[in-house]
Amino acid sequence: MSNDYQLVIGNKNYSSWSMRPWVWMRHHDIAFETIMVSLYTSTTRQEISKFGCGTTVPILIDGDIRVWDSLAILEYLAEQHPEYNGWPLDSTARAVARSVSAEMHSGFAALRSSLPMNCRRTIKGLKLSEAVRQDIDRIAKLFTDCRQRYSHDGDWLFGNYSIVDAMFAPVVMRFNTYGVVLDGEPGRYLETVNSQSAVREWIEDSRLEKEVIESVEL
Ligand SMILES: N[C@@H](CCC(=O)N[C@@H](CS)C(=O)NCC(=O)O)C(=O)O
Repeated sequence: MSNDYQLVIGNKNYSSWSMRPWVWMRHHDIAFETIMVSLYTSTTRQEISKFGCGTTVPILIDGDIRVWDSLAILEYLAEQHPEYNGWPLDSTARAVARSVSAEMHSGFAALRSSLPMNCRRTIKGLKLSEAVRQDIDRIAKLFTDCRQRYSHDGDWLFGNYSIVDAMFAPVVMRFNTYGVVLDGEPGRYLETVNSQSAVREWIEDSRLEKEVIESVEL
């Protein structure tokens, strides 16, 4: 097992993709050094390119190995640390968890572009488009289905904490910022995420950051 991980991330306030592996590693107490690159400056691309793989963060560095893309990093970490069960053990639940994670990874474009992650802010009264409402409804349905069918032994989407929970943590941050309230089962899931100590730590760190990226501030 490696203790030499480095995780290259963007600003904690804004970098939704970076939050996923960071929170998963902190949750499991996996040792790593965080390297922060400020996003959307004139030198961002150049700084990220120095790591010798993609042009976006997060990037996981494990010796000579570079893994870029948040889901690829989570998959890699799950392989390196099988004791943490990256995915549910049951094969049906695992197939659903992978599908839900992939849907999050490649979908919800309206929500992502209209409600950028901004952990330290609370923005009231924002008018949501129909497309954003549809994304929110779909996410609430996913939360409800996962909780009702697969969460018998814990508070997470599939009971025990798994990759899918890390995948959705940034969405919960967006809901916090823009006042998206979910009732019932999905609402209880939001509380679970918001009280996770790794998530609390991420939010606290984001409040200490000084950079303001005007292009993603509403
Ligand atoms: N699919 C990638 C997307 C990563 C991504 O777009 N990261 C943004 C920050 S949240 C980035 O690095 N942007 C820098 C840029 O585009 O210059 C992942 O999941 O890691």
